[in-house]
Amino acid sequence: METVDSSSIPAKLRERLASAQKVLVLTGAGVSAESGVPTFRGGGNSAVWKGMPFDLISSAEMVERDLNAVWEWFDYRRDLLRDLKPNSAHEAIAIWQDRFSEFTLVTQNVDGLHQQAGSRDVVEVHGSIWRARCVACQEAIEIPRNGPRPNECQSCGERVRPDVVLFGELLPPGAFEYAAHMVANCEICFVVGTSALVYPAASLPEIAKANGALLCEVNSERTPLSNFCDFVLTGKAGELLPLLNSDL
Ligand code: BJW
Repeated sequence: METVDSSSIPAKLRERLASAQKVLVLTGAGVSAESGVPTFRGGGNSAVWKGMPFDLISSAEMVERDLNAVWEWFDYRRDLLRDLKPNSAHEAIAIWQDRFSEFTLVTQNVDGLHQQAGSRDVVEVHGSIWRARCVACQEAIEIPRNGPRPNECQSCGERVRPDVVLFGELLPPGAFEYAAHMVANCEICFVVGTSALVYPAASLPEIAKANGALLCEVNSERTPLSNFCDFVLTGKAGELLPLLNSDL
């Protein structure tokens, strides 16, 4: 395992990247931190909402108990996100879309900033804050960026909830299976800005490694995954990822 800081990118990693065709990137909240989005476990503002820890307010139990409170929490988060812009980490990843013949971006983020930076076909394993979903028929409804969110399902009239994956809930049908298939077949797997604590997303790097991929973590701190990686790039994703494109 090679650990570096933002002053250098190992030549071996550059070489592997230069010849790679199949690359997968798994991102977490840290990739959006430099855009101003608070992380969950990084001590940011959103870790507690009105005295409730985020893993209680962002839980299946809370949707049952108090859907209005859950909406308040997500309304607050959408308000915060509305004017935020993608940063140089999102932009560097968007460039990779056309750099490799097979590129997959899997994100745990619900903020939509990868798409705003130009990434396509993003696998959103934890859903999107910009969608609501009917609690009965499951129909998804886009939430306008600058308008009111829907209160009820246009098809069946039932209540709607945020279309995000809360603790204790299953991931969107097929999303994890697709990500697991792609990660099992990639040559290099980058794990960017995630504490690698939340399953099943945290098992994707394990699948990559078990199938012979080179594993590279980009994070401002060490995580439980660090010792398992071939390369650990320690620093801000917005500073490190553009360095990987500097020879393009
Ligand atoms: C930077 C940076 C910079 C900062 N540059 N880096 C196996 C074992 C134990 C438990 C489980 C298990 N399998 C399942 C579970 C239960 C649970 C789970 O994993 N719990 C663990 C916490 C122990 N998982 C689930 O419940 C999942 N569902 C499931 O498994 O279904 C099956 C099931 C059903 C019924 C019963 C049991 C099982 C669903 C998980 C859904 C997670 N949802 C959330 C909320 C989404 C909605 C919302 O936005 O509120 O998703 S939780 C939250 O954590 C959010 C994130 O996507 C997710 C991951 O967080 P992430 O992205 O890693 O962020 P942080 O904040 O943790 O880390 C930021 C990192 O960035 C840090 O490392 C910083 O250092 C770094 N950083 N600045 C680079 N500039």
